[in-house]
Amino acid sequence: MPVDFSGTWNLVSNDNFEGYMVALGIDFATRKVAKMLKPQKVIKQDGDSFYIHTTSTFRDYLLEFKVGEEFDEETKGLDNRKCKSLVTWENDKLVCVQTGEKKNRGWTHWLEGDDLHLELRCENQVCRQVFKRA
Ligand code: ECB
Repeated sequence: MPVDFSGTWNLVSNDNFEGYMVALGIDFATRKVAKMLKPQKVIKQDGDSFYIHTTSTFRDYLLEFKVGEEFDEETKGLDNRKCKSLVTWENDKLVCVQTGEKKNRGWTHWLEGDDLHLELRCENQVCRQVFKRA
């Protein structure tokens, strides 16, 4: 059975989100609000087609892509940058490389037991998020 990330997921831990936001140049006031949030992810996966909607009381972010097909991403409501993004499988991990102004930018999703993990990378900062099924 191939891995299936589909479901509704609630954030339960968020390690070094502050460092990640600083690396993205997010201002102090926005960081102060953002780090209090407990975002939810709704993921719809159909094979290699993904819909990932991250929602919160402050801002939402929707990403749709197909694994293996590069696309233009604009991180609207986040750091508002444009990048070229490519998501690939590395075994059962979903790995995104976001090529643009910021070096070493990307993220990785994987399942571990009943938990959804997300590592967010920018420059020398790594944020580790864990989600549980709603
Ligand atoms: C959308 C909920 C978070 C809103 C935070 C608002 C302001 C902070 C500005 C920038 C911080 C950078 C990223 C926020 C962290 C998570 C949002 C989605 C990260 C992401 O790209 O997830 C991927 C993988 O699930 C799908 O887009």
